[in-house]
Amino acid sequence: MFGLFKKKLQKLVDNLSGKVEEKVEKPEEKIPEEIVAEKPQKTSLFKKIAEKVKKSVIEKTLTSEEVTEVLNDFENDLIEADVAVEVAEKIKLDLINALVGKTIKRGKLKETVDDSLRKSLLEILSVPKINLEEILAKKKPATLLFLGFNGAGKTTSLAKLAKFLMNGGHSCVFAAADTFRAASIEQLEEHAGRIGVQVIKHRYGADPAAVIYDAIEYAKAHGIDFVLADSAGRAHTNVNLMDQMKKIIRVDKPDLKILVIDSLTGNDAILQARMFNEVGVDAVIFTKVDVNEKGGAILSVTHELKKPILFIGLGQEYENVEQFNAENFVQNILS
Ligand SMILES: Nc1nc2c(ncn2[C@@H]2O[C@H](COP(=O)(O)OP(=O)(O)OP(=O)(O)O)[C@@H](O)[C@H]2O)c(=O)[nH]1
Ligand SMILES: [Mg+2]
Repeated sequence: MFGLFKKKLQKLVDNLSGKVEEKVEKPEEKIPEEIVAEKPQKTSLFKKIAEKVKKSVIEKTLTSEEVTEVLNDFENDLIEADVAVEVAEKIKLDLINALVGKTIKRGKLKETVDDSLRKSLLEILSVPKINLEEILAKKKPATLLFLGFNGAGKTTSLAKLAKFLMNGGHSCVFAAADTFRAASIEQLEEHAGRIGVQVIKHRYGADPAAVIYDAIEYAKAHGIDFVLADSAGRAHTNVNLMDQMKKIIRVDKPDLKILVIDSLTGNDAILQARMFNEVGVDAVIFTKVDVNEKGGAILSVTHELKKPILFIGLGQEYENVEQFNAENFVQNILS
């Protein structure tokens, strides 16, 4: 996970180490000759001086000129790892503040860089949290609507979340509100059959708002906690599908609109986030994090939406899902 991000980080530290070491003279060259000559009797003095010299050359105050090129390079690397330009810029400025004019010990360079990055990334990821139990306590059934681009992982994530909620003692019903894509209803039914959940469905081409409405009614009648509503994948160009989404939100008033984003999407993720935010997004699920080398989309989308990441998908099995933890995410990138 996040291999590319880690590689770029190592490159940054290596390049900065070069700056710290650049003007370093070897400690031996600074040791006075007479001390070296008298080495047998003066071991402790030799040691002391050697240490002093060593100390003086492994500390360095970095200037803006020395780090600018390296940090610009790192900024480009971040953009290559799907970090949005303004987010990459923030990370770079934080690094400049942490490094320029500061006395850096060579051995402590990685620590200094890591500390600055940890702080920047946690700042970017610090958004209000969402608690499904609290949502349910306010309104039962609670309706969770899954939206996103084609193939993002909406239906799989919905099934994973149902399993997670059921493991926590909750009951769920599915609304087959993707009435658009061929075989979508059968796909949802297959998941439902495996997990043991009822599916409320209409025929293909039916109004998805009506399907969700019926599912909510079913949940009310059967005392079910959560309605999990699937929806058709849509793209910028699907004006009709976006209008349909607005109708779902108007008619069914979902309690949580969960945007599912394929973490491999790259820079397009931010465009998707903006597009769906036109109808309103309350939380995000990132999928395919198990095969993601970059990690940047997670930072960029969170920075853009300022909405919490509810879960991350880590594979195709139901149990391959984790509640997102910003500290763990950052630790994973920096380790
Ligand atoms: N490796 C991996 N694969 C995933 C993950 N989540 C979903 N997938 C796979 O991604 C593919 C698409 O998943 P779906 O859940 O069908 O996506 P969707 O958004 O519902 O697709 P449409 O309904 O066609 O828009 C499937 O092959 C899933 O198994 C994940 O976290 N990791
Ligand atoms: Mg689907």
